[in-house]
Amino acid sequence: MSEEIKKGLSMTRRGMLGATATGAVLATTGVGGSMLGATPAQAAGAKVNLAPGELDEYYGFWSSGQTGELRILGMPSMRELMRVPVFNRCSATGWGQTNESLKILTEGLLPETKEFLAANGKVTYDNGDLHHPHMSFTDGTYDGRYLFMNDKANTRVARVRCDVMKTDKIIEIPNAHDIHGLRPQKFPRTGYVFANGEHEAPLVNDGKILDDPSQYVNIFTAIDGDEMEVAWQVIVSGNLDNTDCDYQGKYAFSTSYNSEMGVNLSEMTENEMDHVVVFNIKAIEEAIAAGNYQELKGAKVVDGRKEAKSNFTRYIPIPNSPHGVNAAPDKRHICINGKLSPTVSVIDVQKLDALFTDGADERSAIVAEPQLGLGPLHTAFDNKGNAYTTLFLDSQVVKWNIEDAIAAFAGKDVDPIKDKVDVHYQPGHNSTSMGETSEADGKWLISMNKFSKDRFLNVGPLKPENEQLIDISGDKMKVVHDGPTFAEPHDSIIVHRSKVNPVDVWDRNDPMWADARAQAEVDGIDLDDWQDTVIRDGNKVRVYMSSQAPNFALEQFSVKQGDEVTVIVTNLDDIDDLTHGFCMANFGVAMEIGPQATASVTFVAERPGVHWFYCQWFCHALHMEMRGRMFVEPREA
Ligand code: K7E
Ligand code: CUA
Repeated sequence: MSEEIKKGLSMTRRGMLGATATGAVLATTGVGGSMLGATPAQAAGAKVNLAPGELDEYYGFWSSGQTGELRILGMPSMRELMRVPVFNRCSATGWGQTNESLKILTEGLLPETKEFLAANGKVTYDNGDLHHPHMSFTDGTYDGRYLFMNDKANTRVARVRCDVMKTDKIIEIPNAHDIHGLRPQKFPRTGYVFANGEHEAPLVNDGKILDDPSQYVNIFTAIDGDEMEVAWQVIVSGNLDNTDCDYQGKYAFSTSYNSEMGVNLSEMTENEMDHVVVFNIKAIEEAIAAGNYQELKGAKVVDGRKEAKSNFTRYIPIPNSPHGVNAAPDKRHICINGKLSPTVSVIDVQKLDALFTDGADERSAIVAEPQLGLGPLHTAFDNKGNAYTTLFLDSQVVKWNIEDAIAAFAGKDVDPIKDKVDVHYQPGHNSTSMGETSEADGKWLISMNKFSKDRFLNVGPLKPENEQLIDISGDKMKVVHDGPTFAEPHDSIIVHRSKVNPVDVWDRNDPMWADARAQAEVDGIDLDDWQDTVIRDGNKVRVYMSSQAPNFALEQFSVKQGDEVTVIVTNLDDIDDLTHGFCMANFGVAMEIGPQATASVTFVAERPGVHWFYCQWFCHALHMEMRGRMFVEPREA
């Protein structure tokens, strides 16, 4: 036996199981795979490498942090399949430029935000910080209708339609500041989308109160996910970080790392204990129904602060600046990740009623608090009662058993920790296949690591993140793939493909271009027909044009310098994957038009001359020839 193997065997369990290098040595020196804890199921790791043309078993829906978009990956191959622009601008699709996307990006903004943006020469924000994408639920599992996600940068919540994988609603949340944690209600359905305002500010933030943190508050928001409107809000004590809810439809939970309401690092981290807020959904709904709320910027707001002594909230003390909150698929346990504490605190939802009705001590709801390692941030689950927690500071994922942790908390001599694996490096979120639903299947885990350092070819000072795929089907975790990604996926969900059924071709009557359809009706245009019409309406010109590979219906059209030109393109092709584009060269105008879709864009023709428009999505052997001219007649002197 080599020195290395001896060293490996004498290492702590953490060191041995974690060190992949040791594993490799053992494997290459012919020590049985059984020593590594490999089970036949783990040979399933081979599934990672799909043959060309083979489809993945899961969709991965990925956030992108400060990039502001949603990404769709195939899992377990980790191939990036699509990017869905949400809070960002997209050169390829025209998101943030087409009239259809601008409507979505502007209609949900608060009036004061519109004013503020206008003063800066904008109609909407150009950036976003998308942390948490989560699918709508029915009866505790994904239902394939929508994905919801937050924008921490500009206090917004967006919805993506899963039939077409496009954003269809974005709302700005009033009264709150900087939406971070977001989760859809699991039961009976979504229902509510819960959203945390992370940063403290005066409740009416109009400048009258500035450097007086004693008057700052944080706001928890329940959004009606069907209407995409704020249903109600709760003022809380402390700040709000992440959120999740139970499988009974009774309670939601938000962590607070700044129960101190500090405004600098030393103040925020002063207390050993912070808390998780438990929201009593029924009590809040009853108050709203009875009219016991204040209306603030159109939202119904109740006071759930400690001093209000309401039945809306309870504050369970948690060590220490807790971060992630995750409901286990056993429908009973909620894991609160300790961040500065090496512990995860486990709440039993069956013990929560007593907090509200019997005045039970808040800590009585805690049934386990295992010591797992340094920097626990987020926890995911399998279908065998195990939890998988990221340890940011240890750069590890720890697998532990919930029932064993409960037994240990009750005084039994059991070690809940089953395995640890090194990840590279500093993991934030993790997620398991179907793991945030009652249908967790215990196959795959993704560790979303904030640093890749030396894992890939050097691309300069800015490095990709590293997302590692871990096979969790056996007793021991096994890292099977490194996946570099651009800034900065925080969170992801892994959804079985049976839950998601997007269409191939748009419905011509889709509401996405309802405004264009209404305008066409006014203009006497039938968008379902081959159209080649230019409508002049004062200095407004509307150009209706269809496209069918490899032609635009209009070879040319004329406008006058200074005209406000709207080009409305309908793609009459109805074949899978036959997307056209419309790019007006040197006008900064470009957009995507999917099969059977209509899209429109408006610009001012302040450039006299001959200008070519062309199709910028490759569609045909004669794609290069798919172009036409816009003549801009110069203004008469
Ligand atoms: Cu942990 Cu924004 Cu979900 Cu990032 S948050 S890691
Ligand atoms: Cu149409 Cu390229």
